[in-house]
Order: sequence, then C-alpha cells, then structure tokens
Amino acid sequence: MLFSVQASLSSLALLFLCPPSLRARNIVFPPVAPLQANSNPHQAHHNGDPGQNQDQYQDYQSPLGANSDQFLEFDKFAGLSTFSNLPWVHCLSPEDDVGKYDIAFLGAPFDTATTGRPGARFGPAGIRWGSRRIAAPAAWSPYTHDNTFLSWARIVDCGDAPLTVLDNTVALRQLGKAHKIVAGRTANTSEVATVPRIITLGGDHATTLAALRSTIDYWGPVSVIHFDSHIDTWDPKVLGGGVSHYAGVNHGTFLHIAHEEGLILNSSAHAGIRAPGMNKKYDWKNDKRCGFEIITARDIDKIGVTGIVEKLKARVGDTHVYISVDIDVLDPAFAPATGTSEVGGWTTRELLSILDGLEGLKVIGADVVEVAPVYDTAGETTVLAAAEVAHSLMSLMVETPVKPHLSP
Ligand SMILES: [Mn+2]
Repeated sequence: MLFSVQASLSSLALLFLCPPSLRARNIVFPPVAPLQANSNPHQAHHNGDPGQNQDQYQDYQSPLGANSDQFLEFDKFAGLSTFSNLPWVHCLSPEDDVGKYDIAFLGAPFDTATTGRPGARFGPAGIRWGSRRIAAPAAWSPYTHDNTFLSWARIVDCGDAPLTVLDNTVALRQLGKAHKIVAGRTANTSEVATVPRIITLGGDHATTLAALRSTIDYWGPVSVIHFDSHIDTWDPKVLGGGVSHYAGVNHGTFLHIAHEEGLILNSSAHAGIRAPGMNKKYDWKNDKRCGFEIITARDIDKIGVTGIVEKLKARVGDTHVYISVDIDVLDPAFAPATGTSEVGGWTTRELLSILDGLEGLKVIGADVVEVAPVYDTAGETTVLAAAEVAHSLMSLMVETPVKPHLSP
C-alpha cells in the first residue's frame, strides 16, 4: 500500500517536472503521418528532427510510402497465400488469356504413392506458408546483391493442380495435363524465353514423373540433378515387390520409369544419397543403367560444397537440366517434416550453397517435393527450408534464360 502511494506520487511529480514533449511519444493511430513523410525521402523527418544520415537514403524510395501504389498492395502477411507473395494467375483456366508469365509455381497436392509417412499432399500449402516473409520488393540477396524477382521474368503462382486422392494413375495424368497447360501458354517475355518454365511444389516424389512427361514436349530428354537421400530409381519389381503394376508406380520408382520412357539422359546425377539399397548389387547397377552417377551425402566431407558443384556441372555439361529436390536430402535436424527421413544429411546452408553454385546451367524445370508439414517443428524448420530452396531454383531459372529447340 505504502509502495503504491509513493509510486503514484512520483508519477505525478514526473508529470509536472517533465516538459510536454517528453511526457509521451507522439503516436497516432493509424500511423499515417510517418508513412506520408516516408513517401518522400527528402522530407523523411518529422517532429523537427531531420535525421543524421538523411543523405545516404536519397536514392532510396520506401515501397511503403502512403502515396505509393504499393501502399495497399504490398504486405507480406495480407491477402491470400501465394509462393513468396507472387501474383496468382489462373493458369489452368480454359480461357486463352489468363495473364502472361515466364516462370510459374504449381502445387501438386499428392501423397498416395508414398512408402513411408504420408502427408505431402499438404506440402504446397506448407511451402507457401514457409515463404510468406519472402517478397519481391525486399528480396535483395546479401551474397550477389541481385533481386531475381525484379529481373526480366514475370513470375507467378498458379495455385494447385486438382488431383484425385483415390487413384494414382489418374492423379498423375491430371498433373501431367496441368503441366502441359501451364507450359503451353505463350511466355510473357518471349524475346528472352518462349516457353514458360514450371517449379512444382510437391507432393510426393512421384509427381516428378508427371513433370518429366511434360518437359519432353519442348526440351526433349533432360539431365536430372536429383537431390535426395534415396536413389528413387528402384525397379518396380524391387520396390513394391511386384504386388501389382499399379503399385509399381511410386515415389521410389519414378526415375526408373522416367528412364524406361526415355524422358531422361544418361548424364543425370544424384546428390546427397545415404539411404541403403535393398540388395547387394542390383539396385546400384540398375541405377547406373538409368543414367545416374551417385554423389553421396558424405562426399561433402571430402570435396566440400565447391567439389560437389563442380562434379554436378561436369556431369550435366551443356544439356538441359531438370532439378528435383526431395527435402529429405537435408538432415532430419533441418527437415524433419518429410515422409522417409534418413539421418546424416546435409545442412540447409550446404544445400542452398550447392544450388546457388549451379548458376549457369540450363534449368528447364524444377521441383521441391516430399514436404509433409504435419511433422514439422513449431519453428516451421522444414517449410522455411523448402521455401528458400524453391527461391534458389527460381533464381537459377532467372539467371539463365533458355529457349527450347522443339515445338510439341
Ligand atoms: Mn525422393
């Protein structure tokens, strides 16, 4: 009681002793005044304080100025969730004119071809959620000082392809059709790149088969750089045990099938492999037959990030490249939210450095798959990593525009 009387007295004393300007901060709500001031950097002061370092901001225009066009458009947490707050385009509309684009994100909510934990059907939504702090006006790389969102390419999010959860054969056919529609539109910046390129947000890894069945139309057979802890070239007779033809098409056999269908070149590579084979020799021999060279997870300890980048670049050479990133290439410490975790994997930083090191390759398609958000941490470890992986894949596409030599 005594204490509170003393406290009240001292507050009163402060009120009378302090000059009015120190009694309270001059806050208004909504905070219109500071925003208006910011809209012109030359008048960026208020309350009579011109600011000490005003000159260094003279070439900087705040995207949030109240008079700027983006005042009601740009907010990382507003509106509906798209990948990195990109504009949504109804790419799958039957209409001809849906708005043009050069690079498209396409969700593939599909997880009924998994052999481990299901849940990747929620991957596209999870990756978008993990990307919500990435936004074009503020995406300047601290490493390159470039902003690949603000380059030549118009980049959009097409939303998710409608895929049945009750029949894998039908679902993969639906996804293939969606890919063909999205890639079949005229590119926005046609003097630079005539065919839009797609980054798929998976979905279990079988979704890559549908993507490769579409890329063949324009790009022919491609080299696949496959980041994964598993080889995924398993013979359907081995993985699935030959239960049925239907069971043979799954997230561990799709690269075997892609090879059988002539979709990929013999200059492909796995990176980050550490899961065991199911037999002593056959899996590895079959993997080689499917066109792959193996870079194991532990190779990074011997040759480092640079060595892995050099190996991958030498392997694919000048060919068209499809990059597929199974998030389980990362150690479960960095990506717990996936279907078939394998310990002893790469860190997020290592993977991002390797991906960025692939600059210059002719990347014609890409994906991030096997993200199953239900197993993620409260800190959203996996979806944050997956979002940044997708951002890196997008940057590779922007850095190297490519034109196809085929027309379907
Ligand atoms: Mn995989």
